[in-house]
Amino acid sequence: MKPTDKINLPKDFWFGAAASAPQTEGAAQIDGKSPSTWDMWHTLEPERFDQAMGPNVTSDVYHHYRDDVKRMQAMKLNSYRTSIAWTRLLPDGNTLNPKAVTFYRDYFKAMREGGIEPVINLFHFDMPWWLMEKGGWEYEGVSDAFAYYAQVCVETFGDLVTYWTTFNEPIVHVECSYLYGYHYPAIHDFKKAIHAGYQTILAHAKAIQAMRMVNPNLKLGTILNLTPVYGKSDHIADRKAQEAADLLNTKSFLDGMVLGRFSEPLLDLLREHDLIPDTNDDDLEIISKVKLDFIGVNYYQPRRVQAPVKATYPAQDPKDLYIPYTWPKRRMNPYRGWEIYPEALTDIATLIKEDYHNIPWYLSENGMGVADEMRFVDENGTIQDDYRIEFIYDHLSVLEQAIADGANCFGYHLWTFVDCWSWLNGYRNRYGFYRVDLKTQKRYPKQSSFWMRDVIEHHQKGGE
Ligand code: BGP
Repeated sequence: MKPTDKINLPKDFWFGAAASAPQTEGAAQIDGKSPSTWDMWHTLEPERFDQAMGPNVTSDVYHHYRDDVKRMQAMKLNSYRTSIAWTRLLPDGNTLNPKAVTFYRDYFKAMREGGIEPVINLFHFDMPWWLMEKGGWEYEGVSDAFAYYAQVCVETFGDLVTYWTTFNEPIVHVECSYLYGYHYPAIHDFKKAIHAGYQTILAHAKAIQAMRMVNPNLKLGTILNLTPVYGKSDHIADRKAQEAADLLNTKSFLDGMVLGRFSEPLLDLLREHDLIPDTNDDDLEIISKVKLDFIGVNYYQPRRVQAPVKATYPAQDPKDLYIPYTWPKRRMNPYRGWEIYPEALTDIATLIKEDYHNIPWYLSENGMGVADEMRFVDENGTIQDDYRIEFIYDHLSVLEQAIADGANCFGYHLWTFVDCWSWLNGYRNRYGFYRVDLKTQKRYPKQSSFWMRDVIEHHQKGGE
């Protein structure tokens, strides 16, 4: 097993875990919550979900949060990210649900009292159904509705939560809804995807503005999946493919949400393919005023691309600009089908340092989903997840070096704390420090939770 006393990270480094409301809370149909698009889609088309499992039950954190927080304490975690369900807090978009206020206040208070910094995200792919019926990200009122929700969140919980983020991986709800068919409405329209991306960036800017007005002392940020793009070769066509993938997937949201502007190369690419969304000067002005205190970086796997062999012009789909490339030397997590490449964290750190003013950041999601983990259970009921320990160790080691080289990285959160529900894979791949038995909802620590606790203890002792 990997050593627990070899990793040395800065004082006050965040050790924690991440999750989201829709993937953990359950209680989807009680206490005044209105349906999210996921709840509704699952009711309408359960066959689209792995083993027809939807977000209605999950790991029932709604009823288990107090004990879960105690488990976090036992592991010595000092921070935890989850999200608020918009549909629970404001079931119709306007009216505050008192039961949701009680639940979240109690949950956040429990974290605070346990010495765990709550990091609260506002939107984790979970569009309210009432808003989706108006058009979702295509509806012109979506950014104002989101800003109102953000304002209510900090008015209601700002005394308990200092760290807030607007979106988790905003590109995902865009590409999965409008290009790849994985999220509702599962349509294919490149232009609508770009428009939805722009609306998301505008919603982020309006939310940040609204939250700052309520309380200028909060720490505000967003969470992006910064997947470095590696081209197959130095051939000009592959380099062009790599640049397009980087502009569309990485720079678009980084520039728009962190710097408050869009780069000329991105605008040129969109113009060339007739993809420029409708904008107006007032909105661009709001976007340009955004200032963030930090960002979260979700990183699981690199993006490797090559030039398409055959492409439609102008592009009707990202695959007209770049296609995936399978690197022959790759190391894989075969269960999720994702490459394991911790070295990319060095490139992420350099990108943030050089192009984004070295804004403070933390690794807000990283982890390894593995199927059939009960294969590895020992006589004490503990899953011996050495593969996860190795995965975490390898990523923490690269982070340690990046920090020594000047990266402004202040934390590491594993996805996830207790095994949780996945949008596409139900409970097939398990990610948690804790296993959950879905029949009883009982939680059992995995070996990685003990290992991580020892890493944190070593850190707390000053790291010698
Ligand atoms: C991230 C999402 C999480 C989570 C994780 C694991 O991109 O932010 O919500 O789901 O990926 O992915 P999956 O559940 O598809 O295995």
